[in-house]
Amino acid sequence: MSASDSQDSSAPTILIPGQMHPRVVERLGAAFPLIELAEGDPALLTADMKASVRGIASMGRVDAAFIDALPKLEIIANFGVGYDAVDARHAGQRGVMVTNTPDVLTEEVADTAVGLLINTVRELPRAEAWLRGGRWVRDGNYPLTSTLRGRRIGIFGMGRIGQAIARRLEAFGLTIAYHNRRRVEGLAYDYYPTLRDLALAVDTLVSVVPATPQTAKIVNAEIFAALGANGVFVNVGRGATVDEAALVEALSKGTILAAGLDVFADEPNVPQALIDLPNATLLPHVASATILTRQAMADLVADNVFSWFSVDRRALTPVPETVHVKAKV
Ligand code: NAP
Ligand code: 8YV
Repeated sequence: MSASDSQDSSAPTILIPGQMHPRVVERLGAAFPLIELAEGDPALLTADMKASVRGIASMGRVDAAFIDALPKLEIIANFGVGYDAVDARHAGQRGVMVTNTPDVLTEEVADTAVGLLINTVRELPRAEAWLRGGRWVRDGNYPLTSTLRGRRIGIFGMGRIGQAIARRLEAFGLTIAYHNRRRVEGLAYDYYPTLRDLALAVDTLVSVVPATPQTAKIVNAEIFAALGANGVFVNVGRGATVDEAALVEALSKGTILAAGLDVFADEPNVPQALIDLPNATLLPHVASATILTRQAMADLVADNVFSWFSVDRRALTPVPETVHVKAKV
C-alpha cells in the first residue's frame, strides 16, 4: 500500500488489482491511499483492506464475488471501452458505478482495423517475411495476392469504432453495409437486421461488437459459409464473439479466403491451429496500443475516479448498466 504525504486522511482508498497503466497509478496515488495487488485476487486482501476500499481502477476481471467482498465499494473504473471483464449488471444492482473509456481510442482502433484488413487481403506481413528471408533473391517476386478493390464491406457493430472504420473504408471507394440490433439514425449505409443477412450480402466482414451473452460465438460456421470463398473476416471486437474452431475449419477448407484477428477467446493463448494457418493474420490485441492513446485512456480512468470523489460526485463515462447509480452523499 502506498500513500503520498499530501493526501487527505479521509480520502477514499482505491484498489488497483493487477496490472495498470503507470499514469493511473501515478495520478490516483498522488491523491488517494492506494492498495496495489500483484494479481487481481480479492483473497489477497486483509479484512481491514476489504473494509476500506471505495474505488477500483482495473484492467482485469472484477466479478460479482469480488464486488461483494468490498462492502464500501462505490466505483469501478475500467481501463478499456470494452468492459466484459467487469460484472456491470451485478455492480448496478449493488449500487456500484462502473465506468469505461469510450471515444478516446476510437480513431486509433479504427486505424488498426484498416491496417489489419489491408495486411490480411494483401498479405503484407508475409511479403515482408519473403524479403527478409532472402526469398526475393532466391525465388523471385512474391506471388500475386487478392485485392481490396471492389470489396463489399459489412460492419458488425456500427457503434463509435464501427462508424470510424466505415468512414475510412468509404474513402477507399468501398461499399459499406452493417448489422446492429438497431438501425443507426442518419446513417446512409445499408442496414441488415440479422448478421447472417449481412454476411450473405458482403464478402468482407469487420467485427467490432462487445462480448456479451448475446454475442458469444455469434460469428460461427453459418456466417463463414454465408461470406463465401472470397470472404475475409476481420475481428477487432472481442475473441469470445467468434467460434474459433469453426474459423479454423473455414480457413483450412477454403470456406473463406482469409482472416485478420486482433482479439482471441483466451488471451494471450492463441490456438496453435490458427498460428499454423498461412491465411490468418494475427495481432496480439494492439488496436489501441499507442503511447498517446493509452495515456488518454489512463487519464479518463483517473478522471472518472476524481470526478466521482469530487464535490460533483458524478462519473464522466458511466456504462449503461450503471447509469442510474447515484453517489451516496
Ligand atoms: P459501441 O459504440 O457501444 O458500439 C458497439 C456496437 O455493437 C453498437 O453499434 C451496438 O449496436 C452493437 N451491438 C452490441 N450488441 C450487439 C448484438 N447483440 N448484436 C448486434 N450488434 C450489437 O462500442 P465501441 O466503442 O465501438 O467499441 C466496441 C467494442 O470494441 C468494445 O466493446 C470492445 O469490446 C472492442 N474494442 C476492442 C479494442 C481492441 O484493442 N481490439 C479496442 C477498443 C474496443 P446495438 O446496441 O444497436 O446492437
Ligand atoms: C485495451 C480494449 O487493449 O478498450 C478496449 O476494449 O480492448 C483495448 O483498448 C484493453 O482494454 C486494455 O486492457
